[in-house]
Amino acid sequence: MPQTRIPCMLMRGGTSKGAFFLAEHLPRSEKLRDRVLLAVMGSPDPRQIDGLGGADPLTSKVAIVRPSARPDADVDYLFAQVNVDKAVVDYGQNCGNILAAVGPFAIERQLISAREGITPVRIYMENTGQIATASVPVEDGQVRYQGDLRIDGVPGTAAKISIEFADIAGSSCGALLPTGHARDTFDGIEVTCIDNGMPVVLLRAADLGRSGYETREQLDADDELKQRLESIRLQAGVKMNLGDVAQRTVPKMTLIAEPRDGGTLASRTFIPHRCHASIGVLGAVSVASACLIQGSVTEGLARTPSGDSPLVSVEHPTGEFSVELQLDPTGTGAERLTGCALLRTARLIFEGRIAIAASVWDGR
Ligand code: NQM
Repeated sequence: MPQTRIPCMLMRGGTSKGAFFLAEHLPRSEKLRDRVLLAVMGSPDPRQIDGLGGADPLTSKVAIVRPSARPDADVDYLFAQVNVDKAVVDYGQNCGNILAAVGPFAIERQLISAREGITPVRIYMENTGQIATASVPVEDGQVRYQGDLRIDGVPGTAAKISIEFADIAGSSCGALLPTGHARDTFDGIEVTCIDNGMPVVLLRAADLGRSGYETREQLDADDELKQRLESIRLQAGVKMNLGDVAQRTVPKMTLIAEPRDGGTLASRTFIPHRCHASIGVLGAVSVASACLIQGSVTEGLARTPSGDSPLVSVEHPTGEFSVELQLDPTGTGAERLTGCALLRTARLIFEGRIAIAASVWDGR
């Protein structure tokens, strides 16, 4: 029996890589679509040897894009996190890195017409029901990928894609501080639970007997730490209105420490069971936001810049991530946060058709 071939683009978005599909090229049935996406990535298998996935959560990602029917958006983007070693596809989180390539993909697939110079693409993020606006560089009617912006975690430089978010507080949990407090305690450890685009639990690394400057490899090998984090995560998930998170990829767990490279705060993020090589985009927005919350566990550690649009630099294992937070000067407390902006790069790596067993597509 021949294999089924599905039009697909492999794209890097920020520090992640994933398969990009037009929604019309995938099965309508969600169950069947999940089987197809697992086959595309080669999951479940720790090496993902039989698919596109790179044996890492950061390269086992999918974007499903369609023209939007909404008046305030050009395209709809549904993000799927394909588990590496479990037959699970998770739609319960958003991904701001993969988001960086959605605008270029929409132009490549002619879902919107390219505007010379910069093409703004309004993207409805289906996972969390919010809008992002990406500014995509265009030259001679084509997406321009080459440029001089360097982002930590990606070799070389590429063209700048700026992304703006408004109203992303409480994206998955219903409130910026979903537990109603700036600080909670689980298993005797003080944490801050926050959701400004991504549910995150911040913990002081020192409270867990760690420095917060360990490498990704050291933390991935630290089973005792991972068990303690998981116990806290399961309790925090319930308090953050996420329910039982045992099978979910949120909330993320971020260890924090004083900055040591001139940034605002040092971070090490588990997503949620493996340590991120850098930090997720929306994860960084949530961590940056916590630096402005009075009473959060960042107090005494963060060196937060002042002003109405502070540039908060979150240090991570391979460099730093800068988030410009927009504040309402007349607001107080958490309500001061009105939006944020950040810079990413993206690249089309491969365009073609991904082949999967026909029996998967046929639902057999
Ligand atoms: O937080 C990894 C990534 C992400 C998600 C993760 C992301 C975000 O780096 O918006 O980008 O947290 O699972 O791609």
